[in-house]
Amino acid sequence: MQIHIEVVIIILHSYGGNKMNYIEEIRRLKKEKNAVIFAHYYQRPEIQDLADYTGDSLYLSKIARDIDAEIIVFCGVHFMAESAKLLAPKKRVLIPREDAGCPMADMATATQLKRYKEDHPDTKIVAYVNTTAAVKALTDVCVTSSNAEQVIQEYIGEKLLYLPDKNLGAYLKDKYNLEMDLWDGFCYVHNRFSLDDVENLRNAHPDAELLVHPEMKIEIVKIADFVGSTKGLLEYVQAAKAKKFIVGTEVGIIHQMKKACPDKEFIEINEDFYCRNMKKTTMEHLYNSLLNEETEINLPEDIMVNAKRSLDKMFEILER
Ligand code: CIZ
Ligand code: SF4
Repeated sequence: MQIHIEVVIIILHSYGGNKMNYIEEIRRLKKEKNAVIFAHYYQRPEIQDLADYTGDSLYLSKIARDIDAEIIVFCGVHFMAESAKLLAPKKRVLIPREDAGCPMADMATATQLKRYKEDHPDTKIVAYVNTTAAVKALTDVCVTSSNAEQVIQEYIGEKLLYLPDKNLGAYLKDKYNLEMDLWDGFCYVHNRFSLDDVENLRNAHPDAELLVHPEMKIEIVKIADFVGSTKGLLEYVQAAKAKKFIVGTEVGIIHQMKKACPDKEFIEINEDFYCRNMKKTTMEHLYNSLLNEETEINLPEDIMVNAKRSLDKMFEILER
């Protein structure tokens, strides 16, 4: 019995020790290699806390562009690391889990989009940032959930295609009365919930405000008290008088909401409201990525040039 207890203690000790070492080792490697760590708001809480910068994809891409570092380790999904590479071509961008893709981004391929463009030569192509670099390279302008409304207003009156998210597209089309085709894509994480799911929760918490990401179904977006990107929702709860919120997006953002507003209450729509791909990256993966300098994002030159052109168009409109 005595031996068993000792074995358990040794195992627990080495587990705790390893966890501690990852943090220390990551910090040491970061300094040694002049590297910075980025984490999206949907990452695991411990990754968000260790990162040098935590935010949405637009914020992180802008930091990538401006920061003085040799290596960026991007804890997020593939298209986000690609965007960082597009905006910081001279820096090495690493993604700890190469298989952390975005199923919604993968719903639009370059081959499909080329075919659409052949059939619709007069249509302007508006790409949600959740697209691969190869798809971005075929588009006229990019938008993110935090700036889609501002950017799209530049295109009122034109023939448009919005891809890949049909929910965010439908929201824009409806609000600005656009002549816009919608790609048949969606986020499996946000699109899963029905109006009934949300209304039941609202009835159970009549004193809570309903906050919704525009990737949710349009009928849910329409009844929300506030619609916004992760960053938009975070800023909203900080400024709001209300004390209780139903949070209609991936649960990772609630970590930041609780940190920013410890006196407020945040209710998940469902405890399964999480993105499997975003949660793939663990401390161990982050450590290995930094140690072995993998997996590096590399893109063909023509894709770099053309995808960046579409992102730059977005920045040009925003900075006007
Ligand atoms: O652009 C991003 O970071 C995504 C995918 C979500 C959001 O609303 O911030
Ligand atoms: Fe893609 Fe949805 Fe996951 Fe965001 S939450 S990375 S849109 S699958």
